[in-house]
Amino acid sequence: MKNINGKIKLAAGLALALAALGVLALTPLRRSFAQIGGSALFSPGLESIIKARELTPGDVEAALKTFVPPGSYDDYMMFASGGQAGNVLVFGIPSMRLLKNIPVFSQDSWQGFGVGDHNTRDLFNQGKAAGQVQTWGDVHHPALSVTKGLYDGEFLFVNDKANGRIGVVDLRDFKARQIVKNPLIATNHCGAKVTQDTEYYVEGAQFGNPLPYTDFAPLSRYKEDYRGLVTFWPFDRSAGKLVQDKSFTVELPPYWQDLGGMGKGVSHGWVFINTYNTEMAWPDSSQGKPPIEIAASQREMDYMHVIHWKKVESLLKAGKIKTKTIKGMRVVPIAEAVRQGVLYNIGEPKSPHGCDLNPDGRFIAVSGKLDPHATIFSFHKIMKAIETKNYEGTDPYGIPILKFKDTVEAQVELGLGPLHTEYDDKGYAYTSLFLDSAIAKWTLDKGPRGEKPWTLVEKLSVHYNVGHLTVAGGDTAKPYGKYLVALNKWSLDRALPVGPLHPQNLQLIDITGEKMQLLSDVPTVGEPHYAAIIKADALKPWKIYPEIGFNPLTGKKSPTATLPGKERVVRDGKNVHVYMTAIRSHFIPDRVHVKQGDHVYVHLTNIDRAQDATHGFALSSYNINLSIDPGATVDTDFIADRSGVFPWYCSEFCSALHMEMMGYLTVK
Ligand code: RUQ
Ligand code: CUA
Repeated sequence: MKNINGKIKLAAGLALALAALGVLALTPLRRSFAQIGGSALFSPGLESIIKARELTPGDVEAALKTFVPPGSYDDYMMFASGGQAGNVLVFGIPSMRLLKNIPVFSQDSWQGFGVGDHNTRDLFNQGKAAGQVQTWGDVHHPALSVTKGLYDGEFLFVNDKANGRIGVVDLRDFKARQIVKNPLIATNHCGAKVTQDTEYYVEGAQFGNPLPYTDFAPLSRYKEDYRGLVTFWPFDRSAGKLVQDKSFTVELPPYWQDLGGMGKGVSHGWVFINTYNTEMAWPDSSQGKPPIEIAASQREMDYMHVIHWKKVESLLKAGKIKTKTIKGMRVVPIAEAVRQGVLYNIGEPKSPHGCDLNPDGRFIAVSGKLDPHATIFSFHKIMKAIETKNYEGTDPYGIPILKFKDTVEAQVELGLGPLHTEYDDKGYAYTSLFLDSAIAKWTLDKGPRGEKPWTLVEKLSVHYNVGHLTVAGGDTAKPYGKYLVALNKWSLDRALPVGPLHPQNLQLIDITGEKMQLLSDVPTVGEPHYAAIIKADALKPWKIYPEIGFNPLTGKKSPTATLPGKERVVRDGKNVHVYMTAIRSHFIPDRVHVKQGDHVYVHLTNIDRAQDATHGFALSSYNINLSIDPGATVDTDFIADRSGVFPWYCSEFCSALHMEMMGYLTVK
């Protein structure tokens, strides 16, 4: 507990805080105050709690702003990347209570994800990299689907930086529905967002590699044989799938493509992608090469790629652009992209990271670890430079370079290590400062309170070394504002010690007032990168599956669905198909007898129609746990290669007789 002075001011402070919060509105909290009686805003009991816990008025205000009474719901949901944990964590805001873990690239035995079920097996097979199934991923950037630039609450996309993959999550059931592997690149990072109407998910490379990465070329031929790229994956909303056949890729130099911003509003049709290591350095300290972090930071300027994807799309439709096909991907070579006027570079201060368009798409804020400014490019000026061919030469691959000074609108000095920028509903921008461990708030053009254009207005310390930040709706055409979450890389002393691997630390910040206010610390797991906050009422998730026998992966009725009364065991030589149902509190059949070496398939349908009546199927010793939500059909199979007696049971405490919900597999 903090040691503070002036506790006598608490009463007044709290009264003010309560008044400011409008607790005189009709909430249960207010009624309880009323029940306490009289005009007192809080009871002697409350005062003693505040004193005993040594809370300041600010603490009390923060507590009230984040408290969501038991049984009540949060107003917003945040989808936060789980980093190396390969998943997405869903938090309620303002309480910051964890609502869900969505496994995408990694296993989660609670949800029966990747421990024997066919759906995860199929997903992981789709997501093979270099022919190998990957059971983890490095999730960086959750991107919510948008319609007219606004979150529509239908889908969530996440990238796996480690393996150059994208996962699609259906927000009707919060389950992964597809994993696509880009066959050309080993790693991805940039883009990692969707275009204004989710026409495309935009994926850029991270580290340069030969195209495809599964071809060998020596590092000594880095400049000649290595490349970067950006792939536009069309999204078929009705199927809930990215479509590889219709995708197109623009080849890029082997700089390391970093984050990208999608054009919107006036800049719809364009994409802007930062790069670093335009030195095209590659590591080999055994040959006396300087460390890569030094070698890749020699030049004062790197390049931002400016790409007119809408024009590429229409040229492709008209058959007027040359492509080559590599590993089934349509690739527009650099020279062709230059010839068609769809690819440009602009110099940008070295080692840029964030690349974030403001809500109406007029400005692109770029900032990087090594420059204390946010550099704001004007879309209008970029267009003018392109029209007038106002170039300062070309890069080594012939890509025209637009003049920095003629495309920049402003540079705002923010502090050390600026990374990512998001926007609120009032006209402010917020940038994370990694080295300063702070959030900088600045005015986008003229400030809403009459501040000078393009000026820093406030800094708030966060703890510590913030990477991304997110504002509610902050990457949409119409941010909600209200809350900002700092996604910090270090937590140091902010949580009770739990061994050398510290928790991550998310911090919730109120941005409604004149000053930002830190509301809570939220220790969590898995390194967070980006997170997206959506209004809870924009989501319409299912409570149960729409029909009995629904397959969550295909989104269709499963061919193996089993209705009550149709349970059966079908033998076909060594193959044994068990069509099973589960309902509180039994499995039918509840006894399966096979011969050693038989190939056993279990097709299990949960015929319960009550919400939350999920059943499990935990088969001892065979490394299988299924989770079957009401209405779902889930399949598994195994070779009964070990003889013995193997009970299975329901691994969800579903009913009073749950402990009896079991069966025996006997293998002779
Ligand atoms: S990137 S901070 Cu993918 Cu900034 Cu993580
Ligand atoms: Cu079903 Cu426990």
